[in-house]
Amino acid sequence: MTTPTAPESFSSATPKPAAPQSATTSPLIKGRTVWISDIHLGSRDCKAEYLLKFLDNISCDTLYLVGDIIDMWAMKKKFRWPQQHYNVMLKLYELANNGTRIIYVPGNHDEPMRRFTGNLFGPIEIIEEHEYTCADGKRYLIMHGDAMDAYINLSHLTRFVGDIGYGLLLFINRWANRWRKLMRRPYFSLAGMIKNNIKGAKHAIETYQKEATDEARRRGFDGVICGHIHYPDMCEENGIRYCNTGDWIENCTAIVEDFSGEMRLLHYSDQVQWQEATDNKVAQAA
Ligand SMILES: [Mn+2]
Repeated sequence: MTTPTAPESFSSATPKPAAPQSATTSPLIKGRTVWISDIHLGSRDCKAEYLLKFLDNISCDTLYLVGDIIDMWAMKKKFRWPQQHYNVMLKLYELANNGTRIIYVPGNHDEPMRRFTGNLFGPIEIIEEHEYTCADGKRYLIMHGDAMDAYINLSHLTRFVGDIGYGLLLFINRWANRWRKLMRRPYFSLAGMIKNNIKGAKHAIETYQKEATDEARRRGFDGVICGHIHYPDMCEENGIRYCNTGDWIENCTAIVEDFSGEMRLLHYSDQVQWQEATDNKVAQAA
């Protein structure tokens, strides 16, 4: 990216301009492909501020948006479109215009976008599901994952990923994170912690994971990359790789493939910047 070096012409009396949109330093994370999902633009709990910093810090050939990018359900209830959410869209367009291939795989919260499969949304390609071949030759099924809802006991999971219960949890999360910001503690996901400790939710997560990997196996893939349940994870189940991108509501996570085909699950926050998500991850998976 060429950054025009405009002469520093602000007088000392001039207030500092807003932070520039484009990163002037070289990106921290360079990868072949990056996957993010469940951004929920238009909803109150979308962490657009972190996402913008993240997008400023990556450089990749391909960026996958694995569904629930725009929360049309939330917007139907109450229309919200803050400047930062708009800036995320602008940033995605900027990346696409600068040569990053962006593939948008719609989810259930942005389901109407599925009608545009095979079309372009500006410079962004819309595809209902996709097949991806890693640098090491492994083939992955890329899907949002709501198709798995048919198999899992939704009454358990919708309490969290659905509506009122999850809304309440995010409300608590918001305050818990204000507290941890004040105490200078690293960001953590209270919702993730609760999900991990409630039997029904844990079971629903495991079932989801099993069904997603089964689907990949049936169709001859080596792995699956999905989102939907807001529970980042990377593991292997019966020889099938399972990668869940997490979300930008509670976890702020992304999956990054380097040029050798190695995949990493990364966590972003204001305190720790970039960090492997392993310490957040639960060993119970698999
Ligand atoms: Mn979803």
